[in-house]
Amino acid sequence: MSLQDFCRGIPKVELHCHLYGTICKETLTELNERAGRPFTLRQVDGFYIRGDKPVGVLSIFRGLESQLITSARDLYRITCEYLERCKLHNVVYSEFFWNPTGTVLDAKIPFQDAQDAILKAVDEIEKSCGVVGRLVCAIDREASPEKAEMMLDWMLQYPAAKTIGIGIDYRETGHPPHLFAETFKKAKQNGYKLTAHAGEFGEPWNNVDFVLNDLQVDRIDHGYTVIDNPALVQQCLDENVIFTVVPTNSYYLRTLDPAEWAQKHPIRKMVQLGLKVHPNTDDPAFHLVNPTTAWTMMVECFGCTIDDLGRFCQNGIEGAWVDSETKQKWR
Ligand code: ES4
Ligand code: ZN
Repeated sequence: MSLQDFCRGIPKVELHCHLYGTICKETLTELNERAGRPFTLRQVDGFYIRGDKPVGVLSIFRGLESQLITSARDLYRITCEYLERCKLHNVVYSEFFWNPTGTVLDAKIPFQDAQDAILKAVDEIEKSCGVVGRLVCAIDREASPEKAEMMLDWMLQYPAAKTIGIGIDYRETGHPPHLFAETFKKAKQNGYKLTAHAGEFGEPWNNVDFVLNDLQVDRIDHGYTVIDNPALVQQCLDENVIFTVVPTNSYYLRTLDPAEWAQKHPIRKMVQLGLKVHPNTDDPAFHLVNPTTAWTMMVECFGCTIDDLGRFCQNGIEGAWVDSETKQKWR
């Protein structure tokens, strides 16, 4: 059996995937045509690049929110398409990110309509193919703290059992996590689980420290700069902090020499240090990755062993925001 087939067969959870990053080229092309081609076909083609090229995808998501996604029905469709693809990779459970502020304020789709549409897809896919989805509303850190508050207020106004947490994403540089401390505090008080992108853009380790110790997140997305602070590494080891890492997308991939990126990528060191990592796809459509290849890359690029893959399974279960009974069943 090939390593790919082995990785495909592992029952997996996905804990770090952005809904807009899952839109496949065919669907994006169709949405673009419908909107009168705000993007040239060449541009659309170019969006689907290998993640190791120095091209950011974040600006595309802005275009999606402001021009291409025009109805709750579109959100329903892309969620169905994403979760159906999970099935092909034996992903049995996914907690995925959605950025409500862009959808509501730019695409002008009311929060409750958007959330209902995404959760309708979640319900239907669970019935039709057994993949379980959960929603994590993500603060767009390039937007203001006021908009983050607004997002949480919508969540509190329209609570849904399957919207289980908040996160924070988009560009880390220049948008430090302390700006959103109040929103995180209030989310925690209201029973939401917390995660945050930190240490992804080559900033010093302070952001990882801050999200862990001040925002008190339940897990960390990326978190790579943790390796630059031995005391913080020790804390994460002591406290069993889970890191959702992404082999195909980060500052390191964009800046390290292609000949040596795999040797120098912090993910390799994190595994060596015994930190609890779990491989994810982030923006699978745009980085030409899927859960199978993300897990395969952990072995092929970062020298992980089959035992490590077993540990990633356990880390995924540990990091997932499900009750202990469900975790027991998965183990
Ligand atoms: C994202 Cl920081 C980041 N990385 C990848 N995809 C994203 N979508 C929104 N923020
Ligand atoms: Zn991400």
